[in-house]
Amino acid sequence: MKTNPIVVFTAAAGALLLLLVIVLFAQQSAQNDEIVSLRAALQATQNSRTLPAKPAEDPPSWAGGTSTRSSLDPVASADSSDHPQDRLADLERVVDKHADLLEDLFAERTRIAEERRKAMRRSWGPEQAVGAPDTLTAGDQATAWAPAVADGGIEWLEAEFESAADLAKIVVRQTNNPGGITKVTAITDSGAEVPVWTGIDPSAGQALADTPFAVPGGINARRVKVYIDTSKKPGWEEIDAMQIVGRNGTAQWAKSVNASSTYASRTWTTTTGGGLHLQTLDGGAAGLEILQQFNR
Ligand SMILES: [Ca+2]
Repeated sequence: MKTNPIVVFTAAAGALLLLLVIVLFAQQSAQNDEIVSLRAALQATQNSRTLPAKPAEDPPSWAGGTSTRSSLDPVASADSSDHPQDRLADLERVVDKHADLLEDLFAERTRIAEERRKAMRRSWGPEQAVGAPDTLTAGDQATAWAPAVADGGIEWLEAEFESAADLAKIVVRQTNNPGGITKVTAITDSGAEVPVWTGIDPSAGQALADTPFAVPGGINARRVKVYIDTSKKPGWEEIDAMQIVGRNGTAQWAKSVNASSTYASRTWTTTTGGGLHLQTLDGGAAGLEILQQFNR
């Protein structure tokens, strides 16, 4: 079975970044310990100095003592790294830099994990309709969901969102053969399927459509379902993304998506049940599974 090179690459890059983060953390921890002990030592020195009366450290220039003192005093001529204050300042600078670097590394890890999640999606699987649109032009493209057969009749796509909302609008991004939607429903937390819209899809004839369906008042849900009659038009109907907009204006993209069927089940043999959950791709992928735990 084929293994997507992006999946392998992002797993390796993610592991490398994780290693860097661990090393940096360890370093930073040691440096923080040193900072604490240096501060304590400096504080102790300061306390012991404040006890006796302050000696005349700065004799007037006419006394001629300054030049004599600096040439004889071993501290004054020693390397600055021997000064705990300088060492402390250096360490604090390094720790600050490391903190910035760690922030960058975390951001990069998040980005790579996202790339990896995308790479692990099956072509035309319902998972392709998760998140913001990534099919930006019309056409038969693997980055959108497609049913198992082109003109089989009624199919559905059900999306779940992070938070329940008082729905104002449901938007469906149709990226191939728009116009087949016949019904949109919302599924409340009690499990009731409430019709939101039925009729003739207004986006027929468009190449790519972000079709909005207004929701009547009083429907609170975090799951919506779209029904499509794929027999209306020859060819594959494809959906790239689903969005809900609440009455407070908050918009959300689908967090997970399930479908009546998917073309992905033709190209991949590892699907089970609804086929939404990614399975181990092959025997060698056990390491990826472990990395995936880290990447969460
Ligand atoms: Ca069709």
